[in-house]
Amino acid sequence: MKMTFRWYGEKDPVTLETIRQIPKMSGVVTALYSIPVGESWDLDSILKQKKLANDAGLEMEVIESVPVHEEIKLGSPARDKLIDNYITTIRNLGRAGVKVICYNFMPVFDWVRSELAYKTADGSNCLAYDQHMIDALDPRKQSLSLPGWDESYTREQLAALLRRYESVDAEQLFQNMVYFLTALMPACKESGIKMAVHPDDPPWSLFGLPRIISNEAGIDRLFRAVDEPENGITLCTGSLGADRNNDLVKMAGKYAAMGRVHFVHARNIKFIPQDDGKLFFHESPHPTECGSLDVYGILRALYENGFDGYIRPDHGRNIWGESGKPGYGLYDRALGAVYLSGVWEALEKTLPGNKKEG
Ligand code: CS2
Ligand code: MN
Repeated sequence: MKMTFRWYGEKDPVTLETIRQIPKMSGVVTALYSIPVGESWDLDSILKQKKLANDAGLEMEVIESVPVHEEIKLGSPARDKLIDNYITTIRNLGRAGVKVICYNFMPVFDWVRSELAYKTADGSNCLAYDQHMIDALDPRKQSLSLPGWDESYTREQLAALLRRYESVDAEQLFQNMVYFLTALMPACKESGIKMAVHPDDPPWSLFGLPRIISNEAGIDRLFRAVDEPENGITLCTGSLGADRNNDLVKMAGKYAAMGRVHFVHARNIKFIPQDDGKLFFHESPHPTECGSLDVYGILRALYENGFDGYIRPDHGRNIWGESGKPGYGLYDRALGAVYLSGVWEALEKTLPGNKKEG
């Protein structure tokens, strides 16, 4: 298991020097943020980013994300050229020693929350999801200002994009994903790159748009359709965990045993029951008892089933007066990293060898 930390490049207020000082940190998870979605990443720019990390004593073996262009998700004729560009990126990343690409296949929206700075009882703030607030939004009718929303779309562009998705149901989206991944697999094999799809966050359909990587059935189907070890997942506990029907301990163990968990995003969330039964959760500190997810159980299932990939603490709260990028400040993620490493050490020292290593 390799502990990593997300780094948003040179503009990130959390510097490489700081990340390096977090105990047990092996490397950063980063991306080339200035290259427009759809264009291929050139080797020089990749090597430049890698050198920054390496010079600070950190590896750069995981990329999050190489974004997937909407035309690929829509399955339009423009996709083939864009898939070729993606393949060029894979080959260049492989040349630079990258091992894992995290990506998602969510139409239009990436992660969705109703609040970026929800105040919790201890005075910290964090991301939250309130179904009441989400239900009141209709991106087709009103200008959207959602936390995490890509504001580069105008209202008209967004409306036009949403109209194009009206003919793409979950089945079509799935076929488009299979088409994309199938095309990538030979380059992945040659380049030593593993694809790790990030699950839908939250794991259900939003604003009438299909979402397909939301649960065990969806992941099983994807693995069957493109049955290659390079086709794996980012096990994001907080994303999948927002649906209480997802048995994360079971999924972690099952997919680790298949060798398909290439990357783990570890975080916890806390459900707050509402009188009308609607969903409300906020993100919580990483330890098991601070939230609703069995973080220990998930790590244990990974360990017992031979997980030997990359892990990073996912979203942290803003604590100690920090006003960091929502989810991506320094302090709480650093605490999370140390907690996760501590649990892992205890597993290694108390349980018989991790099957893959033993
Ligand atoms: C991340 C996602 O911050 C987050 O929630 O996990 O934005 C993630 O980077 C993408 O979905 C992966 O493509
Ligand atoms: Mn995640």
